[in-house]
Amino acid sequence: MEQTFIMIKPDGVQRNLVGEIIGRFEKKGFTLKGLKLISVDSAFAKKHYADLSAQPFFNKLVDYIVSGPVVAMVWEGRNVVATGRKMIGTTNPSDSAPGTIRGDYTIDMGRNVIHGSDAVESAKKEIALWFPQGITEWKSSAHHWIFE
Ligand code: DAT
Ligand code: MG
Repeated sequence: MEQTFIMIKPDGVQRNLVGEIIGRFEKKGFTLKGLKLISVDSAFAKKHYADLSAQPFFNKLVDYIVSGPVVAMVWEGRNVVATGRKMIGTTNPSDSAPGTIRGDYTIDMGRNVIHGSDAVESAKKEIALWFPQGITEWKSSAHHWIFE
């Protein structure tokens, strides 16, 4: 089953959106496979956003991610990478549809409260980076009520 890496950014934690965001993924039917509240340093944040290191906003982005604790998670389910991105909404909240997390709770691109892997391959890399000790193996008893 596919897995994705989801991170509630420091603004999401400070704004008490952790429960709301976790609730959306839970109610959708995805399974929580990893979860931790963690503060990362800039070397780690730079690794996570390595693909964006040439961007003019890179340093600002790193400062934002290290500005407070984040909630790092692994969610599992069929098509969870693409569906997770749809639930999150577009990068710029100005374009994010109402009903998406960014569309409902955010205004500025630099305060868009949540990260989600953009592809299965990047999800694997990000899960390995954030959960080097591995994730928790379990099977939800609701599995058969969610997947045909
Ligand atoms: P996403 O978070 O939707 O996957 P991304 O991976 O392209 O977007 O960029 C990572 C974060 O960097 C994004 O959530 C907000 C910030 N960002 C992206 N493009 C930006 C831009 N043009 N100006 C300022 N910040 C930007
Ligand atoms: Mg991205």
